[in-house]
Amino acid sequence: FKKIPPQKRRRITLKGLYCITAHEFSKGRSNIEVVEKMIKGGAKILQYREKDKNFIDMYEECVKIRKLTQEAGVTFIVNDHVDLAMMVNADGVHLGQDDYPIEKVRELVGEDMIIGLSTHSPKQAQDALKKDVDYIGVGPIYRTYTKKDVCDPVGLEYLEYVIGNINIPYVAIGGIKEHNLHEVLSKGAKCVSMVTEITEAEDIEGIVRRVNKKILEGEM
Ligand code: TZP
Ligand code: MG
Repeated sequence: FKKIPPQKRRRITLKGLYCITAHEFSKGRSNIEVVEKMIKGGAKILQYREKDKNFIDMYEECVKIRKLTQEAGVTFIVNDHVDLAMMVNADGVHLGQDDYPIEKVRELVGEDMIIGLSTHSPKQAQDALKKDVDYIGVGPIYRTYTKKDVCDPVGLEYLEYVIGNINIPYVAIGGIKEHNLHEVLSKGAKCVSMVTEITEAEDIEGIVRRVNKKILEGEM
């Protein structure tokens, strides 16, 4: 039995729009309604990110979202909660730099689950290569008001650094809107997340379809 080194095995490829829930920025609509619209718009990867709900409410929402994403063939990632990700049989879990030691998380979730890790500097990106993570978050590219404990914007330079030097799937995130998307795409980004631009949109299905197409086509 030969263990495959983490970076030789790919559990995921990332391209297009990476969707994330944010109930407090969803104009009163439920996470389930928002997710249904994202899926209708053609989302292929979706993260459940919820900072203010109790565990049972999150669990019940995630059970429903697991069913919806499974039926639609959408990759489902849970933010922060390794236990919740395991309970609902999510495809992956997304963690921050200060959440849990990745090697312990890998022991818990097993070999098949996707692990994503947020990074904010070249050093963190290099360190991620040594860990058993499947993709990294790259940001915040611009200033964002969505995340409370967020660090200062790292700018397009860090994204450029990752694209040029770090061989791992990535998603660009933080303050990205339809109006500045062209700047991110001009650096060669293949996978982009927009949180509030999507969750606050009146026509979620429409914006997901439009923006996903722009990213996939690298339109600038
Ligand atoms: N991680 C880095 S920035 C961010 C997260 C979850 C929030 C991004 O939200 P928005 O609304 O796209 O700026
Ligand atoms: Mg976290």
